Amino acid sequence: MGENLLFEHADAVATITLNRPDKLNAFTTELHRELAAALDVVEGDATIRAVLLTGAGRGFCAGQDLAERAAILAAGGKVEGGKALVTWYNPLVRRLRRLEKPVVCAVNGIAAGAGANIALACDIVLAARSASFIQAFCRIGLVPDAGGSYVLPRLVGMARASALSLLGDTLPAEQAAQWGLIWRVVDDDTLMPEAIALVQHLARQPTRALGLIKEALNASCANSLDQQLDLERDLQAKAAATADFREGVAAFIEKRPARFTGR
Ligand code: T3D
Repeated sequence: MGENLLFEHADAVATITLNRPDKLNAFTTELHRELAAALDVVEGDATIRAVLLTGAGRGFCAGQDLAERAAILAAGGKVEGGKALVTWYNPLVRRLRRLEKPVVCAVNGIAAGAGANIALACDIVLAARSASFIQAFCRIGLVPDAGGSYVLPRLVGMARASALSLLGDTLPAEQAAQWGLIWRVVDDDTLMPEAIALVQHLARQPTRALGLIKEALNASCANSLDQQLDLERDLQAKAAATADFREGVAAFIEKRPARFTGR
């Protein structure tokens, strides 16, 4: 895909690896470009039915590459704070949330700033025991972005979201799992085997239904119960019209494993 990102497509799974290990996979404009191109492929290829996102080396992602910002400031320029959000981070979060395929994030090491919140934008987050999460923004005079101020209160409650955001402390992966910020922590040497098994399982499931489940959960936080019940009705109508639903019911009746095709 490019020198900043590895992209592999095998067994209906796309594996995207952020690949700037010397800089803890911090986001440069070029890395953003390559990630957007990878997501174009994922969105356009119906044979890809699940995505695994991870990082190369000892970190997952340290957020925005601050050397890019330092260069602007050193040249007497001004960093337009919202510009990278409009151009890159916000579209990335929206794409991950709206992608009609499940995205597993294997957090292999430190996840800081926007790096932490990109991980949290994925559907299922597994982390290595040595990994950690830092809302690093306040350390450099910024505010949480890439959806952090949206998901944190919803995932861990306002008290913990406030302390994480205002203090910028390091949250170890194990505590992140205990607090419900992420799905699970696993030993470092089992992270990738477990993440691969998980994403391969997802790639064999009824893909359309999984996409509709994402849609329901995305809407849930902002909807009233009545609105959500109506949405469930509409989404269920779509799910029940799929070939995979027919296969799921047939497999149940015939007491055999279902063979879902994603249609
Ligand atoms: O447009 C906008 O700017 C707004 C958008 C903002 C989005 C954001 O994400 S803002 C938040 C940016 N990220 C941070 O503030 C985190 C910065 N990094 C750190 O605080 C630390 O690196 C960590 C706590 C994440 C890890 O610390 P440690 O001691 O394990 O590693 P290290 O030695 O600091 O980093 C290793 C290398 O990666 C090092 O390079 P070197 O000196 O060996 O050549 C370090 O400079 C580099 N690195 C780490 N994070 C970044 C980075 N280089 C550029 N940008 C980074 N964010």
